[in-house]
Amino acid sequence: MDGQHVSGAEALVRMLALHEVEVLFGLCGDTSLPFYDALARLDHGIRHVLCRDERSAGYMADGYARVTGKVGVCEGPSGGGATYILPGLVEANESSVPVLALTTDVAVSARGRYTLTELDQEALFRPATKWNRMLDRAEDLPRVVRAAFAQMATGRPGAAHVGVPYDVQLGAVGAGELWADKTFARYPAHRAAPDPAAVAALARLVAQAERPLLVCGGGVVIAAAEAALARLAERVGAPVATTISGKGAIGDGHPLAVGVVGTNGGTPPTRAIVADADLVVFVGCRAGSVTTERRRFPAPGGARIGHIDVDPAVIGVNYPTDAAVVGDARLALEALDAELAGIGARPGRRTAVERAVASAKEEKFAAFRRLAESPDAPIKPERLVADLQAVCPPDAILVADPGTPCPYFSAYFTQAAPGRRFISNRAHGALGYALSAAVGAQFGRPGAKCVAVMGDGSFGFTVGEFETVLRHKLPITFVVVSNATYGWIKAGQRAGFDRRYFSVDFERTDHARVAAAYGLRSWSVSDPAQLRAALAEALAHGGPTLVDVIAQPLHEAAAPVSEWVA
Ligand SMILES: Cc1ncc(C[n+]2csc(CCOP(=O)(O)OP(=O)(O)O)c2C)c(N)n1
Repeated sequence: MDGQHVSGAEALVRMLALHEVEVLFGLCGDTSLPFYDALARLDHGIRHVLCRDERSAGYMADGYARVTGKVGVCEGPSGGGATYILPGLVEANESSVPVLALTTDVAVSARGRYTLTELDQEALFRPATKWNRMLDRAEDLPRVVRAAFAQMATGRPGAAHVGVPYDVQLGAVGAGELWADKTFARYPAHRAAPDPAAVAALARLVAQAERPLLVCGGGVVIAAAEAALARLAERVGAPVATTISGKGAIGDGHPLAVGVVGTNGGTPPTRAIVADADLVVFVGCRAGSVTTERRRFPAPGGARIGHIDVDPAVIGVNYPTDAAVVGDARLALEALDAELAGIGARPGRRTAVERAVASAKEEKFAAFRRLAESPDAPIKPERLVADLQAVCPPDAILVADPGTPCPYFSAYFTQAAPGRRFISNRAHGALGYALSAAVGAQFGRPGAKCVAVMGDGSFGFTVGEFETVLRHKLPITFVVVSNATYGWIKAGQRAGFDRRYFSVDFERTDHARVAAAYGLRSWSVSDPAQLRAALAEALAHGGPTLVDVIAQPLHEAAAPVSEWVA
């Protein structure tokens, strides 16, 4: 290209660097050759992490974005690559995590000619993204990339897709078009303040309530509103419950922290606190089926409902709402706190509430401890949680797969300080998430210990990515809950279909040997007495490790899943 122009591929690399992208997760393909060549030739400071499956690239970008507060970026080629990258975008978009997927594509000039890998990629990504464009001309590229970042990082954060055909990568872009607003490299960019009148109305509701409760979703952590939340809860003397994605909104050591509520990770003592409230304020939370136990807790028509969310569309969907505040969670909580400061708190209430919260937690953890101390084999999930908690550094990042890991670790694994230290894919709960999300999290927080707790079903979905882990010498500890069954579904067959078990069991894999073949240090543990020492050794080892835990299957366990509790 001449001095005033660069190629579309070069422009793409420059635009990513201008948006402060540091890590790019992806997998090569024929239609991506110009893009890869630009990555090879230019001096850009972006680290490319080659994956073994585009699904993993999507989940890595998601894990990276969750722990850094930055946009996560993944890339894959046309056709098969584009279809494989989709799950990560769906999860990120529905979980309000900004992830950009770049796909390359057959040339615009080759469209409609039965060209190998041709697919309508714009249509493919439409329901999975907040913002989605296929480029037809190179000159549009800088503007489209800027728009993608602005869309992902503002309002309710979400996923974006930009498709870059082969000839667009070769086309010319004016060098003067290469600029970026770095504000959009991080989320939430441009926080939106709430309407003061709406804040005043919610404050009146809170002030009138006898037993207010805050139920916090992922929006609180996404908005970094943890300190504002704690101040408000303390002023009002309100217990704080969270969804699974909202874990970290408040430190578990806080005397007002109830823990996770809902069908998955909720327990009868914590549910009782929801049932008892006369006002439930959802904060950064969609009040969906899992959190509300399919709209039974709180019961519609029972408690009054307040709702704070950056997305006006979620308000009033599942509950008639008495007071709604639309805006950034941190600004809204700060405004509500300031408004309530004028009204005045109720003396004495906080102490009584803290006592009730402490006794609910004591009841919940007493039942847990009885099982966690059991010497029985196969190893109970409770024992695994307790032993991992005992040896895990407090600032570790824990990523939990669906199946046994999600309900058990969301219910019983505690983090003393607030902030994002727990990750689970709660939008779609697709198997095979934790390994890759932990890789992304490790790139995002290189100094932190990352632990991925996997189901053996999930292991089968994603095992190939251990090569990536080894290639990058990532010191992640993987823990596999080995029960030789799709246990979550088997537990559903037990609870709801009279134990007619059908097509849910599979052969046991020796996960430790598989991991060893990939070059990881590994342990296999079937004796409960040896579990803690094996976990401690694995965590202390400097490189990647895996502990295979021969575990009690979920359908025989006392899982904190309300549908299975008689
Ligand atoms: C991609 C995908 N397919 C199917 C499901 C449905 N599903 C939910 S949990 C589960 C079983 C999980 O099995 P495993 O990973 O072995 O963990 P376990 O429940 O046995 O602890 C299945 C199949 C899913 N969540 N994701």
